[in-house]
Amino acid sequence: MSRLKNQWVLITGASSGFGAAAARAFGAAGANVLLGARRVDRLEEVAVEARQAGAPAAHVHALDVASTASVEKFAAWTRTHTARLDVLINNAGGAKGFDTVAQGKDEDWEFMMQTNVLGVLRMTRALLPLLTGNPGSSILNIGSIAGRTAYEGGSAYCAAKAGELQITRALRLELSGTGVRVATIDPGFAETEFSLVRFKGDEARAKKVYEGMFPLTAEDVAETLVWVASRPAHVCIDELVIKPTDQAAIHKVFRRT
Ligand code: NDP
Ligand code: 8X3
Repeated sequence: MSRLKNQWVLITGASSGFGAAAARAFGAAGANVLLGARRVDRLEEVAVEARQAGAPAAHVHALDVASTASVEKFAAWTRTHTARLDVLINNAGGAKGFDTVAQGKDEDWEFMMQTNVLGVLRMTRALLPLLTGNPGSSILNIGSIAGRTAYEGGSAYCAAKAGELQITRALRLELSGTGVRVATIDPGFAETEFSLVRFKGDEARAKKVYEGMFPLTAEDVAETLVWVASRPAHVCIDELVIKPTDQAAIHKVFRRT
């Protein structure tokens, strides 16, 4: 029987990509899911899919991780459903722009820091009380191979994901003895809305990122999250890197012509 059955799983950025796939995958494992993002209409659709997959309960609420007030409201709403969380997935985030530092835009930098870095801190601070009384619970932060290796045009995104990595490592130390597990899951290329957001709606440019290679799917990452969260309570997967077979390194992508 799934260890996740009837557990409570909170997922940020659940309106698309990894977050939406995770809602369906944790639902299929019998978990209850609490879903947040800014696009509530999309969240409602994902909640239906999660219930169809097997979630006993799937609830949604607007969430902007770039706002402390929004995070606090979301945490209060969470408490109306459960006094205990089993898995917190800090997934909301992404990249905006592909500029060099010389050409960088403040609003792009601010989006990346607000979501990938401050969003993780805010959400974790707000929800920790629901995790610390529950040994065996997990915080799964979504990092990136970009947090481990820099690339041209990725300065702020790489910095943001490197920030996420160090937040995860600090939390792991701070929560020692509580029984709360902390992990970073760091994917390489995955075809979601990520590149569409990065290239501000330019579909052709977004598609080109994955041209001639087999990227990860959102389901690949969701399946990995379910696996990490369903290890026995005494096992913590601290850091997990998952890349397409075609992506040997951030700059080395095998493409079929
Ligand atoms: P998507 O663009 O498909 O999903 C991003 C999600 O984040 C959406 O649900 C979006 O919802 C949400 N989000 C963005 N800003 C906010 C905000 N301020 N408040 C709340 N939610 C927000 O991309 P992915 O699924 O690929 O990305 C998920 C995570 O994975 C991100 O952290 C990304 O950096 C990371 N990642 C992605 C990789 C890839 O190649 N795809 C590889 C490695 C890591 P909404 O717009 O409705 O608010
Ligand atoms: C997304 C992966 O390589 O496009 O985090 O930055 S990459």
